Amino acid sequence: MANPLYDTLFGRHAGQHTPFLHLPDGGTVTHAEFLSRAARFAHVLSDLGLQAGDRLAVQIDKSADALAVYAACAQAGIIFLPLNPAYTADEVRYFVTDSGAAAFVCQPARRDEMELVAKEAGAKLETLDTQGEGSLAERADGADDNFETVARSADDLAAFLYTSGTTGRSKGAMLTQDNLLSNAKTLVDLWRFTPDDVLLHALPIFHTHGLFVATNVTLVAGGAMIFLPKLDVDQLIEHMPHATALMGVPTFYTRLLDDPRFTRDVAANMRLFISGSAPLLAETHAAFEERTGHRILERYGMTETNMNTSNPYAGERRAGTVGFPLPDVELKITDPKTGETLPDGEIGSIEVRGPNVFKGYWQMPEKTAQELREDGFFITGDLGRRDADGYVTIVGRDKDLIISGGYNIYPKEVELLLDDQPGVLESAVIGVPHPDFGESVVAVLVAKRGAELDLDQITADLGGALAKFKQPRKLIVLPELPRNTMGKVQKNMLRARYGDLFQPQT
Ligand code: MLC
Ligand code: AMP
Repeated sequence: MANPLYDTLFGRHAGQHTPFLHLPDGGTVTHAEFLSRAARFAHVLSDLGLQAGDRLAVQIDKSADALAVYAACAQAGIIFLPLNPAYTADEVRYFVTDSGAAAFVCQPARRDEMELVAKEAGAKLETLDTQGEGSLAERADGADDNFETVARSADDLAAFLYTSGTTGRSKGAMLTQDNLLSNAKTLVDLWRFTPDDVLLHALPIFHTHGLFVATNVTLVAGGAMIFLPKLDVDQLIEHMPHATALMGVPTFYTRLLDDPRFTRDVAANMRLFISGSAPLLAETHAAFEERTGHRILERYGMTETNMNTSNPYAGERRAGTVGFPLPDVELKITDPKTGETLPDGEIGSIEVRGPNVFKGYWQMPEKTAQELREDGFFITGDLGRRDADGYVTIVGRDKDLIISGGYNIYPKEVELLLDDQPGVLESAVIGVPHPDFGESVVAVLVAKRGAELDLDQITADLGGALAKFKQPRKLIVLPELPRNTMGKVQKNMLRARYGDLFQPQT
């Protein structure tokens, strides 16, 4: 029976005893082994009562098993909803509840903490760790390794990925099988992936970049991955001579360049370095070429759309640009106020349309209508221009968003928590340049009249509520926030004032 996502990514490798995953301990998982494990998980999920169209939320560490749960969802037609393990129980509660997840898989060590979350959401709770332990793994060990693939169509939903919202409430982006597949196939052709490719995979697998771009592209091409738990420069350098491609956020490249052991020789077997999820500085691009002889290929994407543009494989990979729209993606630059298309060279709102563009936000028809036009164009919230020769450059954001090390932080979410702190009258959260993370979070606070702010207490309170990467690296107290004549907080003035907070002192 047909299930395009499962068949195209996974089923096509049935019976193949060639390596799919190379693990850092020297172990290997073949395609056949991976598919058996996925089938076992699919049995467990259906025994738990999950049916096609149900949501499975997972908040687990990266491992071959974690990836097999993704494959199991594809095979059983279950909507996969991966979550960052850094999220606190408060953050997770919202995702599990809002998505109406039928089951939630967490780390065994956090079972007690998550019991209430699952109970409140009416979701079954299971656990899985990276060592093959946990209730889900135990059930899978005893399950049949043959699962009859559930029929789905290309238009059925495959995944929900939550993206933070400007109002502070996260939105579940609904992605169909075809959104994922069309993009993966396009990228395989564009980036010339083949069964001979070995991708060095050090990204997390709960976001578009590591899950859909890196993994799906490798699976469609029939290649293999060196599957590392996280970014660790020692491991990248150790494994790179056995790899052909790397995908990373800009921090990957700045950290590699910071290490003198990373040389042209180490990169000699590589054919392609890809960067995305945040802007790659032109100076990083140049330094990388000087060190390795490789020009990094920068591309641009989003949770809602997968990839939209890419620098060319064979033509000029132009530093500071994100290249051309993908062959099946239409891109226009519009006036943010009127929506009119602007001529080449002018800066405006980036809008995209194509088979990659998501279905909308889960149970948020109004938010969907604000960003997804009836004619299918999605308003990305990024500002950019297209030059006469077609290269697209992102010049900024029309949305109040901070990107730190490739993770998105919406200031509103942090501000709402800060405003609730004792003695705080108001707050403004901004992103300022950071040498390692690109941008970092800074909070500016104003105290209520006569109040004395306890910054240590505020930091501690935020710690319990917010994932570490969203927490301000610095709290600053000012008598008042700069405002324009309309009373709007002028964050650009704050960004200018604190722009060199994290710059190395010379
Ligand atoms: C970790 N920390 C971060 C952070 N990552 N803080 C801010 N921003 C981040 N991105 C915290 C840790 O909790 C830790 O806190 C401290 O910073 C130092 O941790 P580290 O060891 O240096 O972090 P590390 O594990 O090395 O992680 C850094 C990183 C990682 C950049 C490698 O964040 C990462 O893999 N980012 C990739 C994100 C990604 O995949 N984005 C794609 C989104 S999809 P402490 O104080 O406890 O030490 C998308 C679409 C598209 O955007 O176009 O691709
Ligand atoms: P996310 O919602 O996590 O998918 O983040 C998507 C956002 O990351 C985009 O809207 C852009 O603002 C940003 N982004 C992704 N790729 C790039 C890139 N190559 N250059 C600049 N910004 C990027």
